[in-house]
Amino acid sequence: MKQTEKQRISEFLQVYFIMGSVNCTRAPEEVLKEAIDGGITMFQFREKGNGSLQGQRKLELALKLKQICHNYNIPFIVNDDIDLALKIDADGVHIGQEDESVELVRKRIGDRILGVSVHQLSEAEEAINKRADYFGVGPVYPTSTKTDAKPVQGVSFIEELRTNGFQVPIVGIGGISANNASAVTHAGADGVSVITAITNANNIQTEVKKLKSAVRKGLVY
Ligand code: TZP
Ligand code: MG
Repeated sequence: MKQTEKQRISEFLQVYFIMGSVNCTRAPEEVLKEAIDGGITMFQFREKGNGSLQGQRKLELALKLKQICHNYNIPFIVNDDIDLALKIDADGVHIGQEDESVELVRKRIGDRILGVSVHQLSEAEEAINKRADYFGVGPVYPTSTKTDAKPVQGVSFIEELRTNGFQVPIVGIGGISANNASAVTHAGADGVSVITAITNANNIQTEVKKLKSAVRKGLVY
């Protein structure tokens, strides 16, 4: 990754909102618009879990949310579903260790953004070798949003990655809110990925603004 590209991705990661229809108690389009008004820097469509949309309905929602993102110049990333990402010409994909291999996904998506969840140094090494653009690391704090999440690790793995010389952009995930986001960037992450703190906020715009200022306060350049 070129230096300019890296800089751009680390800025996109500052307040990285993730959501699918099951995370919303009202129209996902409205939730996304309010989050954008508050200042999110990237969006991931994660249509997953009990009651999630499938097939044509999933595709239609993805297209609507992508259009909203693009109206405001916010990169639109698809979780797991590479076929969908290619079909709707998304800006990138995010995959975990259980998904298609990093190597294959990189081949399929060309120079679109590729995020990979990593939980140990060997996975991080492999992901970099196969040209991941950023790492997702977590769960940093307890979360009930992902039922099969790995054990909570605090910020220790983010610190470990930096201590071991990884300079790739990193985003922390899991249980992050405006109250604890500074610690995540202070540990070496470039930003935070958030579902519930945004979807459940009484005032989404205000919550996103608070998150962004907490993220920036903790940033260590
Ligand atoms: N991966 C690790 S934790 C998590 C994912 C997708 C869920 C994060 O959701 P929340 O509501 O921000 O804790
Ligand atoms: Mg996955």
